[in-house]
Amino acid sequence: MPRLYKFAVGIERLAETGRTDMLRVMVLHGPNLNLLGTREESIYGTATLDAIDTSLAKLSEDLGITLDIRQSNLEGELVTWIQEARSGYQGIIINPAAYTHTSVAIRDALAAVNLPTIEVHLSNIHRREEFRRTSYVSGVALAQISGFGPVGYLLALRGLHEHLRSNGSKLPGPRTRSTPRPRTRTRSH
Ligand code: CA2
Repeated sequence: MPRLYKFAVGIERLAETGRTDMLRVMVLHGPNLNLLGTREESIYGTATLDAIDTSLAKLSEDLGITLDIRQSNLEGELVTWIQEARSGYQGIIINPAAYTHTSVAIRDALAAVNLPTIEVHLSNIHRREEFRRTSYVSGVALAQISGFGPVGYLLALRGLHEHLRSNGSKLPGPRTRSTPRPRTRTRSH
């Protein structure tokens, strides 16, 4: 069974705040990432996928974002989910894992949905074997974050949030920050 769950600020909080303009981001983890923290710790670290998802969920609350986090070992399933993101999602964060280096289907799906997409890799794929240096996804992604371990996912979420805010999406700012006053600049001659 694929891992499929949603982290949302919650209907209750939505009702409390009256915010209906929530940003929705789909987070996709590719094959074998469900094994994180159990093997190959020297390359991928000791954090489990659950731990990564929990830290993403915490940050998403601060940013006022609804996350939909899914993991699959199947290429076609990832393609179907990317297509699903066409309705109701403003962006995608994806670690395509081994499909990064092989999947024209995932690249085509990302190009078709045309949503800002951040490609994340735990390891620095450019410092590893030659075959990992090619990404089919990076050419259709807004950005690639590679080599920061689990923090890379948090950087991706922050970066995507900033991108969407500065590109005209009507999004709420972080919950902790009050609306900034317009800045005036005085120039002395
Ligand atoms: O560095 C990354 O995040 C990768 O996307 C991870 C993929 C790899 O094929 C890419 O080249 C780079 C592998 C994910 C498999 O993760 C495992 C975790 C624990 C044990 C075995 C595999």
